[in-house]
Amino acid sequence: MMQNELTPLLKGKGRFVDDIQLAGTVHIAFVRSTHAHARIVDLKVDSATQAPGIFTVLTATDLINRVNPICAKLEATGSDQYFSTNWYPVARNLVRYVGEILAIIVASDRYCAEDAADLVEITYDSLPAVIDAHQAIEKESPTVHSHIENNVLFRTHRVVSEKNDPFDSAPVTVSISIRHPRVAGMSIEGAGVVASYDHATSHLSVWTSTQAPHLIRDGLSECLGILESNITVTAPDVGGAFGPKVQLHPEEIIVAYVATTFKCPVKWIQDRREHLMTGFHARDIHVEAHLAADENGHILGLRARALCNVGAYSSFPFSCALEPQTIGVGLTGPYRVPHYAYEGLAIATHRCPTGAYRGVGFPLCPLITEVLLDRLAHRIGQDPSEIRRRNLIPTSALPMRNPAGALYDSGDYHQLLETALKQADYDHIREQQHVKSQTRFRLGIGISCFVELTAMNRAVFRARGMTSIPGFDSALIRISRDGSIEAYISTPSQGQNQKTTFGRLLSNALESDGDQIRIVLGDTAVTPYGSGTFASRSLVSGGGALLMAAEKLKNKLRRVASLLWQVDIQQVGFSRGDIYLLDNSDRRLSISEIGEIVHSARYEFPNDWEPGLEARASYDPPGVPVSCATHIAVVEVDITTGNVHFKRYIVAEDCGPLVDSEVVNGQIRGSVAQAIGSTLYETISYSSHGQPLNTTLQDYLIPSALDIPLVEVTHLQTPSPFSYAGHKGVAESGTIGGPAAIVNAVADALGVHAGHIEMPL
Ligand code: SMO
Repeated sequence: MMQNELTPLLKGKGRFVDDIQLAGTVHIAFVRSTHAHARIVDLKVDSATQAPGIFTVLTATDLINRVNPICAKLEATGSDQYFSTNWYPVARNLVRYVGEILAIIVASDRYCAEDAADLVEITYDSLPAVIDAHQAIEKESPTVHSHIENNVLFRTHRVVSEKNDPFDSAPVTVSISIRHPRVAGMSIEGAGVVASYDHATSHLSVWTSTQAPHLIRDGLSECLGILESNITVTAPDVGGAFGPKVQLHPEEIIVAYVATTFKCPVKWIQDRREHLMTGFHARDIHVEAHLAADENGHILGLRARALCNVGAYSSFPFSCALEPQTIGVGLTGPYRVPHYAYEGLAIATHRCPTGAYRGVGFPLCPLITEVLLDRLAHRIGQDPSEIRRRNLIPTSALPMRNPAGALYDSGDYHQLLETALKQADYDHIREQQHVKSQTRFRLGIGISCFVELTAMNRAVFRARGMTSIPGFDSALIRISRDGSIEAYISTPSQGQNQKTTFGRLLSNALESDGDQIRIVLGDTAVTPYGSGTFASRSLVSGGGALLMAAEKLKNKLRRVASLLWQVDIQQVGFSRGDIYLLDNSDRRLSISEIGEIVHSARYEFPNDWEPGLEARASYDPPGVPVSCATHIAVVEVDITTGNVHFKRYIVAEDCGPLVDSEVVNGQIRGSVAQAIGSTLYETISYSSHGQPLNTTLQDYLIPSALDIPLVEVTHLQTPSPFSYAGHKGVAESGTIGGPAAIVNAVADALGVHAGHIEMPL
């Protein structure tokens, strides 16, 4: 049977970081700051050190000259400005957010370690904290880093205009202010690390719950001063990730460092409280935006300013430019926008540092355009569906660049809108809405048309200045003596069924039934170098590398046959996993026969023939494949309780040719569920002093299965010219398009056209 990634997981046989039980493992608990901003006056570890089961207690002093800080690079281009931060894994003298690490307890088990952590005595000199991004940029505000004025870590600004600024003269302008909450990734499995150091060979082995093993190895090498060749990073089974697990965690550095000083393996598993308090947060964005249009609803201009509250430090590998840059690139969505002005800021505050989370910045794009378009429709008395028809980019205009320079490759935005409207029976719902408008349950429809820029390549990361990220991915395929096939790919899985998808891709390429294929992911010791899994990239970049390597391997197989049959390689064909002679299809060899031939000494080959049956390839997608979709949410709002009930949720989407529609639908449904969470329920709250207020799942509300409707998905399949086999990414689709559809549906139900939207609703 073909390898299915989910089979062991569904049987409870997955092997996650915490399942790695190495003999003699010691365990770590962290002493974390209880203040958002304070000087450390005194830190006493004596009683903790003497507690039962404690091997050692380490503080910042012990790490001096041994552990370098996390310093996220950004080679800001043009007028962009960036100030990097030095983020020491253990804080020195000054703490900048609640949860920042102050001491490391190493013990025989986690229980002893946690108990001893309570015995560390810390005297703080509390300093005023700044929590709000708007306050942080005021002159009199406390600074998070003394060298960074007004707490502006990153600023980007661009104005792209076909003619003059239309805002002074436009017949209609509408404005909106939207606050998107700070949210957590909330993977079922949190972060976690096991590290072991072989003192005989000076080799460090790290198992970590990550999306990007090679980038984590790059980061560990830099922070620990250990050659990359002396570090192996392995991502075992990973129980969900959604972005936070791309970032290099201070805990990863610390666990690895402690392992180098110990003769036994070291383990730390993030608990839910740590995940909510100190795991990487995301979003926390306030946008103000204005739309100028003519009397017929044609967009003349879009102007926006985004303030991203990125917390106390800039994180590796993307840096804190991630959110403000991403919003700026995608803001105009699938619409024609003749005048575009954008300013994006990353503001440091005394909150937990932020990182990637499914959709990164892009969710704000439809939130802005779709809410503004609904306001515009209301103002000029047009139907929300019609206003979109008037502004969507026609297929005939593709490929074209959006004002931020992103190239839209292919797709049919109009057809997606019409498909979704038809599926929803839109006109009928509008009629029902009139009939029911006076009851307690108010019916609302929200539309969201959007694009998803996927699988960013080397050129994109270079243009963005994020030079720590290679942008390409790699694959190595090996055929063994018995004809079985192993493929190693640099984009690991976090439960999204990538092994199954890659297996299918490779079996299609080799036209074999796939039984002999084994896919191996997420281990720097065996997989070639690559970016890893994020930004909806793995099928396009990892899959592209796999297909490229498969092509090379097929040529090697053909070459072997041509040598055996003493014919020109052009005479050898490849079909259904067999290699055959074009002139005489009775002459054929199976992959396993060639496996045996190549790996034995029985046959004579010319000297210039390279033995073995391996092929490797690295693939940098030639452009950014752009998925597109229309979402329609149909909700009923109970005006006495405020409860939002989904009656329908419709998705018409186009991510190019589908390898496995169930996997794609799973990605869309899962991401819509997360959109429902961040739109209706989730928010990480802080007190005005910087105390996190909800660090358990009792008070951080996420949707349950009962809150998630059946998501009805239809597909168009327009290939992208920018990927090896036309594929486009899709993994972030729901979190990008969902919030706008839901916000619009609720506003439509209530008949409210507010100028400010505060999420979660
Ligand atoms: S936020 Mo995703 O893992 O790029």
